[in-house]
Amino acid sequence: MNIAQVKLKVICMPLKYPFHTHLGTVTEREGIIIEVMDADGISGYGEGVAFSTPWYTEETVATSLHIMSDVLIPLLKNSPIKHPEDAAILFQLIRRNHMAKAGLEMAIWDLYSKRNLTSLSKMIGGTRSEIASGVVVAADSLTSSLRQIEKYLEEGYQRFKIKINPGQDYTVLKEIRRYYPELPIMADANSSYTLNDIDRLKALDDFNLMMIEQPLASDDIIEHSLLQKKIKTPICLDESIVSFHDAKNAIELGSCKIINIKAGRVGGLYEAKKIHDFCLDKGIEVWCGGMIEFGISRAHNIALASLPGFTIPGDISASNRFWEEDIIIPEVAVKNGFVSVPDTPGIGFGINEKKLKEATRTEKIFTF
Ligand code: OSB
Ligand code: MG
Repeated sequence: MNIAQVKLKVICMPLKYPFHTHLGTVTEREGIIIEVMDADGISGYGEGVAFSTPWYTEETVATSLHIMSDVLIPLLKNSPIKHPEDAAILFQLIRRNHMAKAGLEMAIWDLYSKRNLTSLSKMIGGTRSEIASGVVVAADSLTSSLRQIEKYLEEGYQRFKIKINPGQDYTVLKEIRRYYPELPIMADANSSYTLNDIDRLKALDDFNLMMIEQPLASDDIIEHSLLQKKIKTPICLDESIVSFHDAKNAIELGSCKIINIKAGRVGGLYEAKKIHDFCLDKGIEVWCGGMIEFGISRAHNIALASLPGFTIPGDISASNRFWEEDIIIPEVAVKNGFVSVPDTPGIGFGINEKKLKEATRTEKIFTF
């Protein structure tokens, strides 16, 4: 692959509605758009999904920008690659910083697929032409949660994720179940519980939740295995799984029955696919998580979720879930609860140059 230039743009856009979790409220989203161009002028796009502050993982927009600019791009410059997997393996020389690695690696996947006139989905082994769409409800009150569920139900979403924490769990879920006894609901705790809360967590077995996502510490695998033995609701791990190695350990220890795969969290599509393949082999269900992302990362998620092991609707919502106007053309749309998987080369979406320009705060160019 003859990479000639990498462009990094820091962009910022307001969210349509504030996104509430017990860790804080997100009202605008900063992110990094990565464009990798080859000597023939063909471009691949990726997105750095770290947030402005390290509330979800330790990375931030600033640390990602530093690692990409001063570490990963120089590595790429000095070690020509033939395939996107070579980039993933090259980046293993550097510890962690998964979102920075993933942003670049995924831009290279897009470029490679475009060069080979193949959709990214086909390139990584995708088998689906459409994927089931789920949505997250991250509201600050019960009334607003119920209003959001009603709206998203009308829009066709097939699975609803409710953010919970020890101060807002049983009564909220009970009310939701009162109105929607059969709705496919799951809960995401973002590590807000400890093992001292076993009784609270066991009580949630009353609600027939599809799963509870990441109840315990963000870096824990052991305690989740103890918890899973005590509760009926399947545990799904998010924050705790940052590599194939973590996924293997969690499955072997029985720490979860389901894994949320986010390419950004695990360092890119190569690692994400490795986790997927292992889970498929072991009969562990997976789904594709979201990062309040812009359209480019959303497009990569669609390709990832087209792999055969993604059997549960993920956090892959339409562009208009978060944005007045997205940076891709066409925008991601949900029809009858499904998002269709593009079969055109690469991620299969174009760039809305006008919107991207409007959202751009800074730009750095690296020539090879
Ligand atoms: O924990 O899954 C999470 C958003 C940002 C960071 C972490 C998480 C989330 C979500 C929503 O829950 C994902 C989305 O729909 O984009
Ligand atoms: Mg989560």
